[in-house]
Amino acid sequence: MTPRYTAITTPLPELYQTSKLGMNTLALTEDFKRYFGIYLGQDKGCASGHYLYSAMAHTLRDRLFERMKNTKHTYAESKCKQAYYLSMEFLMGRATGNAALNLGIEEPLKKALVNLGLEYEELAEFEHDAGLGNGGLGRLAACFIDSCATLQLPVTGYGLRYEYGMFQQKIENGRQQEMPDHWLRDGNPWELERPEFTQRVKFGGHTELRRNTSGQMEIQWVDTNDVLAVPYDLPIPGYQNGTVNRLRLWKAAATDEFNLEDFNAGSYTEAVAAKNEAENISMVLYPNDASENGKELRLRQQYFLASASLQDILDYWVNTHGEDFENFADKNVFQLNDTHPTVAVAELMRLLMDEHQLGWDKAWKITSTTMAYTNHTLLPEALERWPANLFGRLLPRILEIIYEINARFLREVANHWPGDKERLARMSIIEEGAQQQVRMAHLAIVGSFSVNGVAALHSELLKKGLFEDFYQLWPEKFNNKTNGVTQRRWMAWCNPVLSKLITETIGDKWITRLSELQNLAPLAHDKDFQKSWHEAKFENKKRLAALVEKDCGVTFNPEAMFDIQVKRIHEYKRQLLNVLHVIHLYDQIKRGHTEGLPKRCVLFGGKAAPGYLMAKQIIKLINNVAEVVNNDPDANDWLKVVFFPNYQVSVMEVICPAADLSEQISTAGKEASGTGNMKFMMNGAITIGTLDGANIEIREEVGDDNFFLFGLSEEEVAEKRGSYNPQAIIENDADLKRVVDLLKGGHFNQFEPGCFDNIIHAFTSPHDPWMTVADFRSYIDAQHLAGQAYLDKERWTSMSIINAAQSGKFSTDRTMDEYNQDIWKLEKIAPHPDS
Ligand code: B1N
Repeated sequence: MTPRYTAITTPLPELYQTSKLGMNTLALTEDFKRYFGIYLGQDKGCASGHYLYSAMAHTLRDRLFERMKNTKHTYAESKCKQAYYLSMEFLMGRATGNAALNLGIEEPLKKALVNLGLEYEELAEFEHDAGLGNGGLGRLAACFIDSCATLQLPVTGYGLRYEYGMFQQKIENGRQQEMPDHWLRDGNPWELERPEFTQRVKFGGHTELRRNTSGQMEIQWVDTNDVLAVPYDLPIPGYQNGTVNRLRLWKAAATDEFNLEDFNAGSYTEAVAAKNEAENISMVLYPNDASENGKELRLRQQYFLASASLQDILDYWVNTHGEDFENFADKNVFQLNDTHPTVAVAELMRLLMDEHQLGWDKAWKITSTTMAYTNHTLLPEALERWPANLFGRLLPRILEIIYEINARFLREVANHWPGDKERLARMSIIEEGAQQQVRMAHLAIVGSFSVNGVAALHSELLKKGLFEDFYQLWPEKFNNKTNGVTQRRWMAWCNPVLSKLITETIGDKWITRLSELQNLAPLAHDKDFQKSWHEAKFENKKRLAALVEKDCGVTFNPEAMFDIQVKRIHEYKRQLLNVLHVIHLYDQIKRGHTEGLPKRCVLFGGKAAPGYLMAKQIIKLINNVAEVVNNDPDANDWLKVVFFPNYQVSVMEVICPAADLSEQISTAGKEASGTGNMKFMMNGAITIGTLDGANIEIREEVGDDNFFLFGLSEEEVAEKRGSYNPQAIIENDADLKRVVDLLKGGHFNQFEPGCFDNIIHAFTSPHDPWMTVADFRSYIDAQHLAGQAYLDKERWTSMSIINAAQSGKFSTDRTMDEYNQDIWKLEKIAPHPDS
C-alpha cells in the first residue's frame, strides 16, 4: 500500500507548542468569536444555532487536544504499562458539558457567552448525542474511560466510529417507529481524524504454505479483500487534573484499489459497489441489547475492531521497542467488553506469529497473559456463537488458529479429567452439531487470565452455572467487579441544584471521592437540611415536568410521586409488571379506593430492538394504558402515565435528578448488574426492586428500611420452574384478576381488538420464564408501602438523603481502582504541567 501520508524526517521545531490557551472569560470569548466569524465564516445574519454551538465546541476542543497531546507524551516518556479497553460500544452522549466541567471552565464559559448575548443551555441543545451503544454495556464503557482519566490511569478506549448510532425512536399510534440516527451529519467537532495511523484489515481469501523471502516455510493468508481502518481520536478529560486520555474509533474505508480512475468503464458500478461493501463495516450500530446479532456484517465489525486496534498497539510497540516482544506482556493489557471483541484472542496470535515471527508458545504466553474478559449477561440468547463455516469463509486464518487453540486446550481438559468425554464436549470452543459453531465465550475464557462478572450475584452465578466447568479448571481466573457510574456526569453535571447543596454542606471532595457523600447521612433527619434537599428535588421535578409537557403533552404535577422506569425494553426487565401495577392503581381509583394513595406520575422510556416483537407490543400496551388513564377525568388527579419517546443519555440527564421511585424490577437472576439503578440512587431516588444484579448491593448499602424489596429470589425462581401455575395465582388474587379481566376485556384496545392477546397469553402461561404473575402480589404490596412512605414527606426525604449518602460504592472510580488493582496493575501517571 502506498501510504497516503508520509512521515516527516526532519525534526520538527516546537511548532506544535503554541502558548498555553487561556482558561478565562476573555480568552474564551476571543476564541469563540474567531471560530464563529473566521473559521465558520458567520456574521450577524447567521440563521442557525448550530454555528454557535460549533464555535463553543471548537473553543473547548482546542483546550482538550492540547492536554491530550501532553498526556500522550507523558505516557510515552514514562514507558508505563498501558491498558486498552476494547468495546463495540461507547455510549458517550454529549461532550460539551462534560468538557466544560472537567476543564474547570463552566463559569468563565457561561460568562463569555452571556457577554456575547448567548445562553449556554440553549447552545448545548444543538449537540447530537453520540449514541454509539445500546444501553448499559455501552454506557458503562463511557463511564469507565471517564474514571480512568480522572484517576490518571493510562487507559485507551478502542471502538468503532459508526456513521449511524442507536436509532431514533418515534411513537406513532402508540407503536415504536425507528428512524436512522445520522449523528455525524453536521460534523463532529470532538474528533480528530488521524489518517496517518490507518491500518489495513484482511477479509476472505485463503491460507497457503509458502516459502518466505528468507527461505522458510510459513503460512500466508492471501488473496484477501482488504479494508482500511482510519482512526478518529476523541479526547477523554479527567476531572480538573490535566489528564486527557484517548478514545480511538475506527472508520472503515475502501483501499486505494478502489480508486475509480483505476477501473475501466466496464467495471465502474461493481467497483463502486465493492467500495460500499468495505465502507459498510462501520456504517451502523447493531441495535440489539442482550440478544445475538448473528449476521455476517456483525462478525466483520468485530474483527475489524480487533484487528485494527491490535495492529495499532503492535505498531506502537515496534516503533518503541523494535521486534523484541520479551516485555510486551509487562507493558500491555487488554480488557474485552463482553465477547464482542473476543476474536482479538486469535488475532493477537496471528499478528505475533505471522507478522512478527514469534513461535506458538511465545505468542500464546503473551496473548493469554494480556487478555482479560468481562461477561455482562447470563441470558443464553445473548451468548455469541458463530457458524464455523462463516468464520472460515470470512477469516480463514483466524479459524485455523482457533482450532489449534482448541486442540491444545482440550488436551489440557483431558489431562485434568481423563475420560470425561461429556465435559470435553461441554467445554470445547467448537460446538459440534449439524453445523459447527465457535463459542466466543469459551474462546474468551481460554484466552484470558481474568474473567469477571459485573455484580456480586452475577459473578457467583457465572461460577455456579454458565462457566462452572471453567471455574473448576481455573478458579483463580474468576473475579467480580461490581459496576458503577461516573458521578461527574451523573451528579455534578446533570444535577447542578443538588450538587450545589451538597458541596455547600460537605465540600466538593465527593466529585472525585464519592464515599464522601456519607457525611450527608447524619443530616438525614435534620429539618433544615431536609427542606433544602426537598426543594432541590422539587426544582428537578419541575424541569422534568416541563420536558414531559413539551414532548408528550401530558402535565406532571411536581408534587406527585415521580415513579420511573427507563431502560431497554426487554421481557426480563418486566416493564409489563409495572404496567400491571398501573392498571391496578387505575382500577382502584375507578372503584373509589383512593384513601392512602399518593398522587403518582409514572414515566416509562426505552427502546425495543427493531425485531423484538414482544418488546414492541409492550411499548404499545404502555401507550394505550397511558391514553386511557390520562383521558379519564376520574383518574386525572391521581395518576398520569407517560411513555417518553427516544430515551437516550441526554434525556436521562434530566430524568434521574427528578426521580422519586426507581423501578428495578427484573426477574431475579436475569439482570447482570444494572447501572440506571445506581444513577437514580445517587440522585436521591429510592429503589423498588428485586434481589437481582447490583440491587442487592444497593440494598446492602442503604439498609432494608431504605429500599422497597419484593419478589422471588434467584433460588426461588429456579425452584419454582416446572411447578409454576399463574392461572391459579390469578384466580386467588382478586386484584390481579380484575387487572387481567380489564386486559382481556379489551379495555385498553377498544379499537384494536386482539392486539394484546400475545402479551396476555405470555404472562399467564406456566412457561413464562419471567414469572411476572408470581411476583405481582409482593410488588403491589411493596408499591403500597412506597406510596405510604411518600405521603410522609419527612420520612421520604430522609430515605432520599440516605440513598444518596450511601451511593459511594457505585462510582466507577471505585470500579476502575478494583480493575486496576486486581487485573491491570497500572501505575497512575500525572502529565507534566501544561506546557
Ligand atoms: O450490561 C450492563 C449491565 O448493567 C446490564 O445488566 C446488562 O444487561 C448489560 C449484546 C449486550 N449485557 N449484555 C449486553 C449489549 C449489546 C449486545 O449486542 C449484549 N448488555 C448487557 C453493564 O454491565
